[in-house]
Amino acid sequence: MPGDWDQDVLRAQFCHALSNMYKSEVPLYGDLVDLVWEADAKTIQASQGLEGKQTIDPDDILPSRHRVERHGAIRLGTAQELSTIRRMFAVMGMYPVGYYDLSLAGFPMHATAFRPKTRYALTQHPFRVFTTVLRMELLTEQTRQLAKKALDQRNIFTPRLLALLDIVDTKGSLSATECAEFIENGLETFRWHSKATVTLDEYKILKAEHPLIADIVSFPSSHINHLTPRTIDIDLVQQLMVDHGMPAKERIEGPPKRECPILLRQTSFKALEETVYFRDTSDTYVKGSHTARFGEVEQRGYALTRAGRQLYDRILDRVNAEAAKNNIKLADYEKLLEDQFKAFPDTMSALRDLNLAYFCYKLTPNAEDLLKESLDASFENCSASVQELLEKDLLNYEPLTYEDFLPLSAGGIFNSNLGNVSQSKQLIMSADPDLDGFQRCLGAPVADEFHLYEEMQRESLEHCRQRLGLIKL
Ligand code: OOG
Ligand code: NI
Repeated sequence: MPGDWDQDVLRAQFCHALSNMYKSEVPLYGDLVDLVWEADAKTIQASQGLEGKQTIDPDDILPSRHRVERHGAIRLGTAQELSTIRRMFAVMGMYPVGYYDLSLAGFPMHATAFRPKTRYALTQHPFRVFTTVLRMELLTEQTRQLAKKALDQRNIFTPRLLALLDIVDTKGSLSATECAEFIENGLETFRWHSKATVTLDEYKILKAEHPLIADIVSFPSSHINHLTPRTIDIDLVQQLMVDHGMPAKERIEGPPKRECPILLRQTSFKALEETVYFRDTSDTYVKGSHTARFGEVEQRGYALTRAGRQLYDRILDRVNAEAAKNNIKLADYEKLLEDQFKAFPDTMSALRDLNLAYFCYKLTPNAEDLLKESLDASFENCSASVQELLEKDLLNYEPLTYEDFLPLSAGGIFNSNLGNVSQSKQLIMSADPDLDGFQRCLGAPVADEFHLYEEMQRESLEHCRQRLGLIKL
């Protein structure tokens, strides 16, 4: 990396600054972070007494990896905003990964996650931002006109930030001073403004069509709407939120609690009602309120292969169909979820044998000893199967962590934070995903998340192959 510009360091510094800003804007978020620390400390303490208990990934307990926010979320209005955000995140080593069709959950939006792509960058600092953009074509004519007018008039980036992005494009690097300016100016894009750019009447029209449209269109910035630390025991965090009287979301999104955690489980405290001043006819403002910002917690599990993901989606579809048919209550929903997920294998070896999850392969201490004793000649120029090497105790494996999001869980998170949603359902229900349209707005392709995990798994095997001197593995 040329000059003073280290993308991983810049990402860490930016995340830290953003976290401080958000804690001062939403003090309850600071309380949530404290609570996550408490839950994790309790869980670690409890697990230390249990011989052989392996549910805690040792990496996760290291303060450097665990005690930082894992993600945030922003909502954008236009193609220009999305393509500029892409350039801004790229400066911090965050690239668009995955396409999320939120019309699946009834929202006129689609999304990607800007995140580090390599294992190394993820271990340096894992921060990512779930980024949604409004789909104008799914709005009614009146709302579209209103939205267009408001969005055309705003600029969510400071002039200096835009100049810094140009410097990166032309010079290919930033100086230390420019990095500091980048953080200071970048924060402005995500800062909360209590003065809306629309009138109260306009806000009401936007909100009546969908509260998220009002949230995206009515303000001069794209305020960060939540930040999310990672926990190792989300059930405990949920319990502690209730115990502490926080306005916790009713249930944890995603798969149920399992021996082998998969994908992602999330919960949040619900968005707060905040005072907003709406533009009046002249220079005066009228007082109103808006509900958008919350605090979230996530627990990450194993990354699933396409086959694993299909099984997950099938089971979840079955659960939701059943729940809708019988109009079931929350407690019964949890039971149904647990029962149906019994169909998803729950041991590491089954997940690997059935190719449901991705793994990182390593040489065993046994293999390392053999290599040290120079018995490597016994491997040289041979070919072997992974299965053989596992059976001979030369290879072992650990799961790759899921680094992405789940659109239906995102839908659940959105919904808990919206209050009453009255949406033009027919319009939205008939929407198809539009990856091409999204990539056109973005000005770049989005990476396929499955491909990234596949590569990590392949690279780990290739590394083992080389160490063992095998011609083929
Ligand atoms: C994004 C919701 C998605 C998650 O954790 O699934 C998300 C939003 O509310 O804008 O962050
Ligand atoms: Ni989130």
